[in-house]
Amino acid sequence: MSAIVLGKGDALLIVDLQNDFLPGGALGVPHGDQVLAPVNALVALYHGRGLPIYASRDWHPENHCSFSAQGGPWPPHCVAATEGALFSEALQLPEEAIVVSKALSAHEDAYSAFNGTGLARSMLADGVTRLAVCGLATDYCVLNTVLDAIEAGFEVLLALEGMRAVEVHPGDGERALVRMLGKGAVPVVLSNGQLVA
Ligand code: VGL
Ligand code: ZN
Repeated sequence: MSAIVLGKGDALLIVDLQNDFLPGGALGVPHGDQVLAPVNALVALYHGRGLPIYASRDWHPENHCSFSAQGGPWPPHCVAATEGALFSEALQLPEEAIVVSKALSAHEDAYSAFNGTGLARSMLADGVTRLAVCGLATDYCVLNTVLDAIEAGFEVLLALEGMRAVEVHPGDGERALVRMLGKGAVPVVLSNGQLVA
């Protein structure tokens, strides 16, 4: 186990930690609530060191193409500005956090926080080179976000305790992890308020 030394160039990216993805929500991720404490610990760690924090949110119109009524795979979820689309109240997001909204257009879905949000440009402008990624769900939005981050040239730390999978098909979470690790993402866990690899 080696401690990760955080410094200039490090940032935290929290993916879709919204009410609808938590247990009881429209598209609740099993045990999704278990990520809240570790994600808050990550926020404290990064914010405490003055490092930037980004948070994405799924932000759909009422007639979004991913909804079952329009022939899509999901129940309606994260309709812009509704209760279900809000970040969990238990998430301790600092004022300075940079929020990006995705999948805003009815005709297109976007699982990745980099898709159509300008996030890569904004991170590069902030001097970010390495991202710790956490959030929901491991097998959809986290997976696609991490693959895009790596493609865009960022180093990725996968905060394992801070993510959970939907698992529409059993094993999807594990397969998503294998894909991300195969592309070079580094699994990390929290230990005594530090990240260790
Ligand atoms: C997500 C399914 C549909 C996610 C978003 O955030 O992982 N999953 N929309
Ligand atoms: Zn969605």
